[in-house]
Amino acid sequence: MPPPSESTSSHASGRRGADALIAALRSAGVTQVFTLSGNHIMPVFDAAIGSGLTLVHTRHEAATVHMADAYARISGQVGIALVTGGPGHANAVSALYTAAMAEAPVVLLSGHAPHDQLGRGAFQEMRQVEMAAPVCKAAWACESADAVAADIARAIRIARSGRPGPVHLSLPTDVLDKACTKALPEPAAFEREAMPLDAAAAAAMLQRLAAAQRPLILAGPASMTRPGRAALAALEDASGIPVVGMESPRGVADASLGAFAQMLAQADAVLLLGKRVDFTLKFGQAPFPADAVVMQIDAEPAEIERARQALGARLQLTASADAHEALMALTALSAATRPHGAAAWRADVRSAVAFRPAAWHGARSEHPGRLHPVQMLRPLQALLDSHPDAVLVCDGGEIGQWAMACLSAPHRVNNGVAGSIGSGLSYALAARVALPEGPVVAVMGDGTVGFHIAEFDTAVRCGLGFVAVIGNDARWNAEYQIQLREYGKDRLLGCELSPTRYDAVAVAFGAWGALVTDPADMATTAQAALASGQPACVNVMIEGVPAPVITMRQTAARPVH
Ligand SMILES: Cc1ncc(C[n+]2csc(CCOP(=O)(O)OP(=O)(O)O)c2C)c(N)n1
Ligand SMILES: [Mg+2]
Repeated sequence: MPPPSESTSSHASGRRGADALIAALRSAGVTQVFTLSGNHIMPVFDAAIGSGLTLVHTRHEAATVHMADAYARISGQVGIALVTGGPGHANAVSALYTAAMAEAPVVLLSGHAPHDQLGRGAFQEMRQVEMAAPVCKAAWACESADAVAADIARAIRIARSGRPGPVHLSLPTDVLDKACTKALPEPAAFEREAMPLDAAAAAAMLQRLAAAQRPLILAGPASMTRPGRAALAALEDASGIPVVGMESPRGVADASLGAFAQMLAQADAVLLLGKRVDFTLKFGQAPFPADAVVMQIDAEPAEIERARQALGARLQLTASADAHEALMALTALSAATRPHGAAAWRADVRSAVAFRPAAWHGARSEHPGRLHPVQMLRPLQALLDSHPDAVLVCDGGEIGQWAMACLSAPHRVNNGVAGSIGSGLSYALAARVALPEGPVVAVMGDGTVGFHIAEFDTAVRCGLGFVAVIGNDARWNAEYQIQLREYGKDRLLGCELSPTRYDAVAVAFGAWGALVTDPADMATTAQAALASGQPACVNVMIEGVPAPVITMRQTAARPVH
């Protein structure tokens, strides 16, 4: 649709709201902005010229948010997405939910109809703030050019404080175009608000854990970044208490946690460290232990209240704190007091998490011309082991679960507790922006890659190499498996796809592509894709098997209750 062209630009007359916006982002240390152009935000593009800020411009607004999300999770910086008003904003909103559930600090900046046209049927006028609010920590519209920089600082601060998450700021065009006279906020205005753990609470919680036979610490998605996982491991080493992070909609049954669910069921004391008591913990029902002492540290009073509702008298100690600061405090205190949980229990938990069925070693497809998921995935580990900054992206239905089960890497980004598929290509691209060196391997389903396949174009344009590996079973297998299980083989409907040549689609965008139908070719093709240095699509014809369910025969010493 042709855009109306009207601008009240005061570019010639000095600093605009748009210039203040760019200056504020620079002052927060932002170097990358993920964006898609549109009338409302063209003053911001103009202001970005010569600012030192790089605009990665994409093919769909949801992709901009997915990129900002992965960039934030990998770089530890706030991720910035910039989109146009109305439909551009609406496109971006769905991706905010994934960032919210992954607890990623993202700021969505959306253009917006000008103040003086509101209510008069302005071009792309929409109640943007109300639309974004349910999936954001905060959402508001900027009032004036003079308010822009302070609003940016506030948005970044909120996104990073407490439980990290997305924040939305709508930017009416008059605000961007008009002259701005205010100085930038002080650097401290952009920083996280401190939310430390009370020392007495830390001591009391550690004491309760040390007194237990089978203590566990469960951490939430915000702690699943690379430094977060290192901090969890440091707490486990200092305390001797197993510390397990959770980031999947499959909860403790997530394939990357092996047979951990069987250990959780046996715990007699559990500390929830920024971990919500929600569907991922079966709302406190089995396998969450029925008679364990539970303690909780959370940045949000509402989450503590929710846990109280679910757990009742089991929830015995609570404290308000940022998960990261609590982690640091508990580690320091453990190093000083050495609470030491039982070594045998810790070893049992670790071997349950690492457990994978021996039968997987010999997994083969029954169909010629197709690979078993394990045959597709195992050769990828060599790529991930080849560099200290390697990144694994997992997205998709059943194939995403197989990838979580079979592969490990220094950096991992997956579609998270939201369980929303389609973000994988955007994540891979943003991973490459954040980390220019190591291999980025993104495993996706054939259904999943279709959501944002045009991001191959973005990757080619921006020279961002990664290896996308598509497990192509020509169906939405996760849903197909539900139909098979719940309704029977005669009631399959609407889950079939074509065995599309996604590799050829990628090649048409200017990327590298190859088709794999023989397990013997998997390793060499993956290596060639990586060696190309280009955005690459390895399209692998696979057998559509159900997601892995991992259970371990119990050790004699500790039966499951
Ligand atoms: C945005 C979104 N739409 C739909 C779904 C429902 N869904 C979950 S997994 C899945 C199938 C994914 O298919 P594919 O990527 O090919 O992976 P497969 O399960 O076949 O291995 C669907 C449709 C979802 N989780 N998120
Ligand atoms: Mg599929």
